Amino acid sequence: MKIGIVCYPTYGGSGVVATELGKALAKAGHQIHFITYSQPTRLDFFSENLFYHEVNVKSYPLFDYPPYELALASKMVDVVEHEKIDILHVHYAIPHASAAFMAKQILKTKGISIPVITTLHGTDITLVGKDATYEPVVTFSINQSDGVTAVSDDLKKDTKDHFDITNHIEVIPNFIDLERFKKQKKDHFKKAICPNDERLIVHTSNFRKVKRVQDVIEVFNRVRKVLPAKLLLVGDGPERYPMEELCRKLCNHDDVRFLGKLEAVEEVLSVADLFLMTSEKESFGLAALEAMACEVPVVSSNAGGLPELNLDGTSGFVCKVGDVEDMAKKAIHILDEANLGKFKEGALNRAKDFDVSNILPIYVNFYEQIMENVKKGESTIA
Ligand code: GMT
Repeated sequence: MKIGIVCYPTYGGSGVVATELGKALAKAGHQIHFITYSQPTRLDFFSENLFYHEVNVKSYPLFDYPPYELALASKMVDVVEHEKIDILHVHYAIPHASAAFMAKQILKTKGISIPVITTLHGTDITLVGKDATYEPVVTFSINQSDGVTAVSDDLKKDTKDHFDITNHIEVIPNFIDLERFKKQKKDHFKKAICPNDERLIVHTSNFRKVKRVQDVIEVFNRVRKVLPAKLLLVGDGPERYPMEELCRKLCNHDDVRFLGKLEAVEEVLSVADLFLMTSEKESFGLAALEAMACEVPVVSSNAGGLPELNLDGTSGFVCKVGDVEDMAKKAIHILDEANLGKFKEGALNRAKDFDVSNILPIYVNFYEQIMENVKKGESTIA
């Protein structure tokens, strides 16, 4: 198949999933055309099946807001027409699903029928999409997609609850490449961070308010009072500075380090004993899955799709959003020598359920089914 993938090229989960999906499809022999405004972060090597088409937005003094969506729709038309694309898969509804709708209509006037699949990732529904500023366009473009997927049951439910959706939504969970995300031997690294065999707790995120990083620090502070531990905070975003301030108030400086954005996050995860994900909203929790794949148990909140990923009592624990006392209690339980091995094993076993080899065929089947429906002129409206 020739597949056009539209996504955000940045570090965010939706861009990572889209890029990893494209890479896995390319490895399986499909030809993948990424359409986005800059080179996707994880697309930094050559493969004969991978192509990247840059969307250039022309500005003009009249435009306070350069019309990215129009440039994107035009680029989709161009790529579909000239590369003979079989199917377009857009990740994150805003503005990709509506741009795809426009491209589809333009292509129709040229006698080309292009099936469009929209994958909903989370904040495109739970935060941004629900806002009245975008809601009518999001509803319309979801209903006009030939196929719609959501990354968890919870996100599907949320979408159905908050938008007037007439289309079927297929749940296809996110996935992980266990060949890349696996525990590596990094003893020297562990020794440098934890010279006295302290337990190592890790959090990675984009440091937005929705991640409740303050809860990570509160939990760590409680754990630290009971046992020797260090905290590594990976990533960057608007909340980083306030969180540094909070750490100065609450924690010993030597115990907490902010590492900023890291390309090879699996190296840090390889030496971690526990991962904290305290989010207010989280449709799936890809960062937690990456941790589990590296044999790191997870204490998470119960937001969104997290309970579908993190099996309470097996791969870690699930606590109420904001309940830092319970999170700290559960973290201390996991970090106990008598329990840690069992939880590490539980985390890895759970991650195996989401190995790319299990999820890729689901996407391929879905593509084939949608292409078949469009060919027969059937809609997927439930
Ligand atoms: O987590 C973020 O804020 C980034 C966001 C994105 O759209 O890139 O992540 C969302 O999509 C990821 C991939 O499907 C999911 O793993 C994240 O749970 C989801 N984030 C939220 O729902 C807050």
